[in-house]
Amino acid sequence: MFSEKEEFKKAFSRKLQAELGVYVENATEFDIYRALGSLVQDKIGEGWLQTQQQYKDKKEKQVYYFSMEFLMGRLLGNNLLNLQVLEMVEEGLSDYGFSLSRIEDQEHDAGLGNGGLGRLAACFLDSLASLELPGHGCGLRYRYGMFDQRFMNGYQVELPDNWLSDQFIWEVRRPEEAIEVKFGGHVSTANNGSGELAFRYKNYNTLRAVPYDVPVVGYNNEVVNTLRLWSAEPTEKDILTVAKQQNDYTNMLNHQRSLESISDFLYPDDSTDEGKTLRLKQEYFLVSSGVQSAVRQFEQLELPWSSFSNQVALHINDTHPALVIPELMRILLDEKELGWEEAWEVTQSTVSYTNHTTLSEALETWPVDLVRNLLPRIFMIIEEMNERFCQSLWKTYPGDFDRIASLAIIADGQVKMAHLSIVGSHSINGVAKLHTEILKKREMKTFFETFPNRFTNKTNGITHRRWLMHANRPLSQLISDHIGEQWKDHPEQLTDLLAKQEDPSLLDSLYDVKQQNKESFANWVHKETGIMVDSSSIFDVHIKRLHGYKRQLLNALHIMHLYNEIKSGHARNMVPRTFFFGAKAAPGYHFAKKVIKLINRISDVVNNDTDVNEQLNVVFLENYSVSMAERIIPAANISEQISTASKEASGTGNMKLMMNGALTIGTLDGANIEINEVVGDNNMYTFGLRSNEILRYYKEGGYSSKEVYDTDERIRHTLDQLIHYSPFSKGETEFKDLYDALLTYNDEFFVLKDFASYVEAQQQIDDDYKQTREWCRKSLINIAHSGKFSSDQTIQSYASDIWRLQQVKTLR
Ligand code: 26Y
Repeated sequence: MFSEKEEFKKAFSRKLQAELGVYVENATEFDIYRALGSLVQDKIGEGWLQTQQQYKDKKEKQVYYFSMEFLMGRLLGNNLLNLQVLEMVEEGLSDYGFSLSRIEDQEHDAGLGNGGLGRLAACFLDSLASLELPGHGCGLRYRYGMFDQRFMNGYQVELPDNWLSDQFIWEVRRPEEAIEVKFGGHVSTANNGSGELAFRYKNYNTLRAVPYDVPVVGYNNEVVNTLRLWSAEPTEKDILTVAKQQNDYTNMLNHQRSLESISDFLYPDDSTDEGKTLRLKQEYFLVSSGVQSAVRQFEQLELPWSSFSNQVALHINDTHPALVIPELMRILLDEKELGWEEAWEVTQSTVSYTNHTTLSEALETWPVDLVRNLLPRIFMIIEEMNERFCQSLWKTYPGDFDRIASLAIIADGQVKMAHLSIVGSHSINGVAKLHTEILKKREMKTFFETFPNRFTNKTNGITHRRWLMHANRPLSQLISDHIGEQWKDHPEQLTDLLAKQEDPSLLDSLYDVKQQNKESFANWVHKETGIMVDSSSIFDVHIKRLHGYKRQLLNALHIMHLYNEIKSGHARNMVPRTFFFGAKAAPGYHFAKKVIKLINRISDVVNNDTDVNEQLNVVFLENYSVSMAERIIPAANISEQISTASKEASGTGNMKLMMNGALTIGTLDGANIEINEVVGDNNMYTFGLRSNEILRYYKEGGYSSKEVYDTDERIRHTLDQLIHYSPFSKGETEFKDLYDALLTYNDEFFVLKDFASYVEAQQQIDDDYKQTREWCRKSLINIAHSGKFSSDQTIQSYASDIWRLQQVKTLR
C-alpha cells in the first residue's frame, strides 16, 4: 500500500484525482480528509479480512461487547497512529501545504454515547485490538448522536447532531449480513406430539437489521477487529403485508418511517431511566441482531451447542443490553430445540455483566405489560427464569419471603434488569474497588450472599494511545526522550520516570511542554469563544456530564467565593486561575440546566470585571465532546474530581487528566481512591467526607445544611448572592431553585458540608503551584503512575478472568 513518504504522496494524489476528481492544488481541507480517509481505509482493509479469516480458521473464542453506546470520537488520527504512519502522512501532507491536525478537524465526532460508559466501550475496543484479542463491539447506528449543545443567553439549547450528513467514511454497509428482528404479535402453545410444549410466535412485525461495520485497528500489530453498528430498516415482506391490508401510499410511508425510527437517535440521559417504549425497542433491536449474528457465526464452526461458551462470550455494558439473556435462551429453546437446562447452562456460562452505577434512579426497570406486549415470547422466558430462580431460593431459604421478593426478577409489576443480568450471567463486575465493595456490601448485598463467586472488581482504564500518544505528542516525545519507547507497548513502564524525578532538566522540560500545550489551547479558546485567557494562570479543568452528584455547583460556589474575596480586598496573593468547564445536561434535567446558566453568569461577571479578571477567569466551553477533551486535557494543571463520595462509580476523566500531568483535587470516591493509593497524599489534593460517612448520613440522617449555612459566613454570603440582589443574580429569581436545593431540600449532595475543606484544598494548590520545580515533580509522579490505569491492563484482566480469551499471535 504505502510504507514511505513518496509512495504515500503518489497514492494520495492518485486517490484525490480518481475518487474526488480534484488535483491537490485545488483541493479543500475536506477533500483532503475524504481522500486520506479512503486511502487509510484501503490500507486497513487487508488486515481486516485477514484478521477475521484467522479468527474463523483458528476457531478463536470471540467476545462481543454489547453496548447501547460507543463514544468513539474521531478515528482518522487514531487509525494513522495505530497503523504507525502518522508522522509519515503528516510530512507528506505538509509537502503539499496541508496541516494534518487541520485535516483531522474535518472529521465529525462519532458521538454515539452520553459519557463515561460509552467512552469506556470505545477505549476497550482500542485495547482489545491492540492486545491482539478477538473482541468486537456490538452497537446501534443512531442517525443522530449525542445532541449538539449551544448556549443561548447562557442557557443550554439542544440541537440534533446530524453526524452522518457528511458521510461517515469508516463504515461499510453489509446488507448481505442483515438479520430479521421480530416485535409484537402473540405466542401460542401447542403440544408438539411428543408430550412437549412448542411455542408458535404469530402476527408479529418484522424489522430488518442491517449491519454497518467499522474497523477497529490495533496498535502496530495488523489486527483489525470490528465495531458492528445495526441500523433499522423495513423488510420488503412487511411493506407488502401492509400494502395488501390497505393500499395507501402515505400510510405506507408513515409505517416505514416508524420502523426506521428505532435507530433514529441516542437517548441523551445518562442517569435517569425514563422507561420509554422506544428505548426498550432499541434495546431489543440491538440485542436480537447481535445475538442472532453471533449464533450464526458459531454455527459455521459446526460444533455442538455445549461448546458455545468455549467459542463465544457475550458481555453486557450495564443492563441496557440485558435482554441478551432471554434472547439467547429463545434462540436455543425455540429455534435450536435445546431443553431448558441445557439452554440455561449455555446462556449463563456465556454472558457476563458490568454494573456502572449505584444511583437508584439509573437502575433500569420495565413495566411488565410493556415487555409482555412488545416482546411476548421474551417475556415468557423471563417469567420462567424468575419462577425457577425463586424456587431454587425457596429451597435454600425456605419461608424467607422478604429475601425472595427482594431478589426476584419480576416484582411490583416491573422487570428488574439488574436482577435479570445477575441471575443470567456468570460474572458481575463493578468498575472500581470502592464501587465493587458498595455493590457487594450494600446495593447488591443479598445477591452477593447468594452468588459470592460471581462478583469481581475490574477497575476502569483508558487507552494511553488516544489520550497520551495522540492527544499529547509533545509530552509523549519528552517521555520517550527520557525512558525510551517501550512504554508505548507497556504503559506500566511509565514508572521508569520515577527514577528521574529529581532530574532538573526533565522537570524543566515538563514545565515547558505543559506551557506549550496551554498556549496552543489558549489560542484555540480565543478563536472559538473570543475569550483571551492567560496561559500563565493555573488551568483548572472540570469536564464531565453535568449532574448533581458531580458537584459542578461546589466548584461554582467556590469561584463566587474567590470573586468576593478579591472584590473585598481579602484575597491572598493568589496565582491567577482560569476555570474551565465542559458539560452537557440531560435535556429534561432542570437542576443541571440551572447550574449551566449559573456558571455562564459567573463567567460573564468575572471575566468582565476589571477588579478581578487579572486573577480570575471562567470559561464554559460549548458542546463538550471527545475531540474537545483531547484539546483540553493536555493543557490542564488541575483535574476536578469532586463527586459526593460513594456516587461516582469510577470516573475515567480523572485517569486521562492524571496521565497528562494534571494534579487531582478530589474526594475519596471511585477510582480517585486508587489514584491516591499510587501517587500518595503529597501528589494529590483530597478533601471532603468519606463514602462511609456519606452513606451513614443517608441511612441515619443527621445532616443539616442550614446549620452549615448559619455557621459559615462565606457560605451564607455566597448563597445569599443567588437570591438577593448581586452581580450574579442581577436581581432575578433565576437561581432560587439552586438555593432551595441547597437549603430548603437539605443539600442532597453535601455541597455545603464539603465546602470548607474544598476551599482549604484549593488554597493548598495555590501555595504549591508557586513552587514550580516541586509542582513539576508532582506532575511527573502522576504521569509515571498513570500506566496502571491503561485500559490494556483492564482488558487483560477481563480477558483472562471473565472472558477466557486467548491472544492471537500469528498475524505479525
Ligand atoms: C438507563 C439509562 C438512562 C442510562 C444510560 C446511560 C443509565 C446510565 C447511563 C450511563 C452511565 C455512565 O456513563 N456511568 C459511568 O460509567 C463510567 C464507566 O464505568 C464510570 O466511570 C462513571 O463513574 C459512571 O458514572
